[in-house]
Amino acid sequence: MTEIDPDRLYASLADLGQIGAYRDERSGLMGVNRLALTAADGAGRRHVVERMKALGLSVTVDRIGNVYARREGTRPDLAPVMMGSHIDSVETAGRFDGCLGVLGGLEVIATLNDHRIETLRPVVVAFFTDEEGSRFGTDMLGSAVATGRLPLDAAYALRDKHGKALRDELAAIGFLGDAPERLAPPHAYLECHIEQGPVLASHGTQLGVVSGVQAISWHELSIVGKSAHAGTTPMSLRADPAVAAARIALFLRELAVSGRYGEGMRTTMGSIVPRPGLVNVVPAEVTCTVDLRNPDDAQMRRAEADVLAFYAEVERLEQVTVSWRQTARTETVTFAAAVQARIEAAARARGLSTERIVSGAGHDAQELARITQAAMIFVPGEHDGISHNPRELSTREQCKNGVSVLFDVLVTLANQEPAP
Ligand code: HGY
Ligand code: MN
Ligand code: MN
Repeated sequence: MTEIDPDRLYASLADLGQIGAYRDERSGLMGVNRLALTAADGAGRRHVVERMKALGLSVTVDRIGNVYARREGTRPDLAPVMMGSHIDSVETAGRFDGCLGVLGGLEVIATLNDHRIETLRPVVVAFFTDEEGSRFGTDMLGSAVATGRLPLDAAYALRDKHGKALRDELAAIGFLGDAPERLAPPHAYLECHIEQGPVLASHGTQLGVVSGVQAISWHELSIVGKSAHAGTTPMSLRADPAVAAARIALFLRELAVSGRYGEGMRTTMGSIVPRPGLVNVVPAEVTCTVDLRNPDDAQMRRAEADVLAFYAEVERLEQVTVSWRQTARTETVTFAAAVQARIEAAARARGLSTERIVSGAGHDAQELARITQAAMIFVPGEHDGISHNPRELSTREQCKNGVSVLFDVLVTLANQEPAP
C-alpha cells in the first residue's frame, strides 16, 4: 500500500492556518479568519496556488474565482477525477474546515509524484470560491456557479453588508479569472472534510462515509419597528423589533425540538443586529438571520411554510414590519453509492472503522453531485468535533486516515477506463 506523508500534510495545514490567523480573546487560541474575497483569502489562495505550481500542476482560474490545478494523465482526452473543497473560512474558524480537502488533495498529488505513479485519467485539485457564504449571503457560491445552480451574473451582483460587490472584491484580490465558469463534468469528485460534529468521535469511528447532505434554507430578515426613548415611552405605545426577533428565535427553537418536523430539524438565529443598538433606545430596526436544516425535503418545506406564517403573526403581535429574503436554499443530496462503497472498501482494507453519516453542514460536493458521481470522506474531530471555532481540531492520525483513503479511491477512479 502506498503511504502518504502525514507530517507533510499536517505541516501544510499549519502553514495555511497561519494566513488570516488571529488570537481568540476568549480562549487564547489561534483562530483563522479568511472571509471570502478578503485580503486574507487572497493571500491564502496565492499560498495554495504556489504549492500547486511547485507540484508541477497547471493552474486555471475561472470567472468566479474557482481554481483548478491539473496533473496530466496518460489519456489527457479522458474526463479527470477531481478532489477539492474550499479555503475561505468563517470569521472564527479553525485550520481544518475545507483546507483538509484541498491540502489533502495536494498531498495525494505529492505522493503520486514521489512514487512516480501515472494515472490513466488526469487528476485535478480544486478550491471553490466562497463556500461559507457568510460574507455575501449564499453558501457554496463558486461550486454552485460551476455546476449551473447559480448564474454568474447573479453571483457578481451579490454585495456584502458594506455594499461591496462580489465581482469587484474578486478583482481586488486578483482572482477574477477568465476561464469559463461552467465546469465540464469530471469523471468523479471526492472531498475529504472534517465532520464538524460529535457523531464519529462519540462512536469511536475512524472515518465517515458520507451518504448525503441535508436540506438548507437561509433567510435574512429586516424587522422594522418604531424607535423610541427607553425611559419615556410606555410599553403600550411600543413597536419593538428586538422583541419581535426574540419571539422568532423562541419560535424557531420550539419548532426544532417539537419533533413535528422530524428528529433532524435544526434551527439557528446566528446574527441579530439592532439599529441603533443603544442601551436607552428602542431599536428602529433589527436585521437577523434564520438558518433551517432538515434531512427530509418534505419536512423542510413544511417547516419553512410555518416559519413564514409566524413572521406574519409577529407583525400582528408587535406592530412591526417583517420583510425577509431567501439567501440560500438547497435540497437534500445523496452521494454516489458506488463511490461510497469504494470509500468503505478502501477504509476496511486499511483496517479503519467506518460508518455512514448524513452531513449536517453544506459542502461543495453537494453541488458537484449535480454533474458527476460525487462522494465525501469525513474525518472525526476533537472537542465534540467543534467547528467554525478556533477549538476546531483533528489530529495528525485522523487527517492521515482520511487522506490515505482519499489517495486509494482517487487512484482507483483515475485508472477507470471509459465505459464501453
Ligand atoms: O453552513 C454550512 O453548512 C457550511 O459550513 N457552509
Ligand atoms: Mn467546509
Ligand atoms: Mn464551514
